[in-house]
Amino acid sequence: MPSFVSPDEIRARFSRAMSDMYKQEVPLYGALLELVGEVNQSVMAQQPDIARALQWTGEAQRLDMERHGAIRVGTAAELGTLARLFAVMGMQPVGYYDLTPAGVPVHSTAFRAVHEQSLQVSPFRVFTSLLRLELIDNAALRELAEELLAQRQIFTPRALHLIEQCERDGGLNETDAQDFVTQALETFRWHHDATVSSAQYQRLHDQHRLVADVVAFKGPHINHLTPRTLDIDAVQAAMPGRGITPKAVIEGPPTRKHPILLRQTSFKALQEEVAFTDQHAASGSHTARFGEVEQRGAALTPKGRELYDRLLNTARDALASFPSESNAGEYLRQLGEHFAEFPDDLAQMREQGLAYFRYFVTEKGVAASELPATLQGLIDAGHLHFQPLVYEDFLPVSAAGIFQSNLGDDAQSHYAGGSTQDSFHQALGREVLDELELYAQTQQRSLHDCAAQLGLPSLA
Ligand code: OOG
Ligand code: NI
Repeated sequence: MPSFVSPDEIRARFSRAMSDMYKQEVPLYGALLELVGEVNQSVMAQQPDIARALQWTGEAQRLDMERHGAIRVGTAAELGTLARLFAVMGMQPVGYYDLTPAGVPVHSTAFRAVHEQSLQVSPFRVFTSLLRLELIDNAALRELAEELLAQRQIFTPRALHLIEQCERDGGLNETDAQDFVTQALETFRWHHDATVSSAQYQRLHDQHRLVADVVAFKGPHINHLTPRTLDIDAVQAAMPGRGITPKAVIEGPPTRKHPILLRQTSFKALQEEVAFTDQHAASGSHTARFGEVEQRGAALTPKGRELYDRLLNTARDALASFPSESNAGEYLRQLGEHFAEFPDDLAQMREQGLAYFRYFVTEKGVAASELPATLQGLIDAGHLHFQPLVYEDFLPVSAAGIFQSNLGDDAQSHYAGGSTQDSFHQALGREVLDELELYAQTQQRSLHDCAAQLGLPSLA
């Protein structure tokens, strides 16, 4: 039996290597990491309730290494091979996000680990978008884009070889795993040599900045890498003091005692020098890469998500225009007012079936000689403790807001033709997993474990 490095371990190494590379490429990312580290430490020190909760769930251990990145690819073949590359690291496509209603011509998924034990080793995720060239109505430009994309190879020969080897043998040994991390990283590296002339770049850019970003370069450079904070309001407030200018409003739900889903804010990266094919030096420029920070909260059930979507939509409708610098205060007021309807109390969130939870047998539960038979009875008696499952995914409205803030407000286009999840699956070479099922399974496994520990037949 050959000895393989576990996919979880390869992912953990890759996530570290990616972070090191991005720190070199985008110094502001390093500054943000420092700020987030300081804020997280002070939250852990000053809010013992939060520190204790993160100890229960194990999130305290994964917090410092927690990152998500984002890339955009141009063809079905690129997406299909990426899915195989991520599979080597135990990452599967979860969820489908259609961003065309928000004027961004892409559809997306998130590659991530799916089992709670794997997430604990490394929660690294990559939001991956596929450009929808078919939505570009200028036929000549579409052809140019297709030709350029057909000519490029975004994977190194060695990476392709190792993916095949892993698929054939069922894993990679130590030497090959190391090599794989190095080779896979090449796909995500920034290339300052463009594959187009400055005139071609201008045409692509005039169509949509996103089209230029995907089509005009040798590979799908990682465009941001996002650390997780325990207090995004504190980070947002401290960013300007560190020379980082955040977008006007934090995406997602408002500030709460018990965070839900995902709150995110980003900052615009500096313009980068690029060399077009008709230029010798790097005298062109392109804004590709930015920074982002996020705070994660409870994963919501379909019922909880429906409530979230309704409250967010009514708050946004009440604003009657996109949240921006000029109406940020009013937007926050609307959010706060509408979200008062969402209980900010874990027991209520659980009893009303708004969020998913993980359960733990307490010391009292272990010691008890007589046990109530129901879940509620065990909780009331202090035999079981519960904590919400952390949301591991993304939010389409927030993602669109992050795209928009970095593409410029002029980029709000309208695209005909709705969601095409089937064509996305075809490109991917498989179907995406349903994130809600994954949360339900984790919750189920935890109930099962608790029942087994207490010697009860079932708690489901
Ligand atoms: C992806 C934007 C979405 C998020 O955190 O919602 C995203 C992109 O700009 O490519 O990363
Ligand atoms: Ni992001």
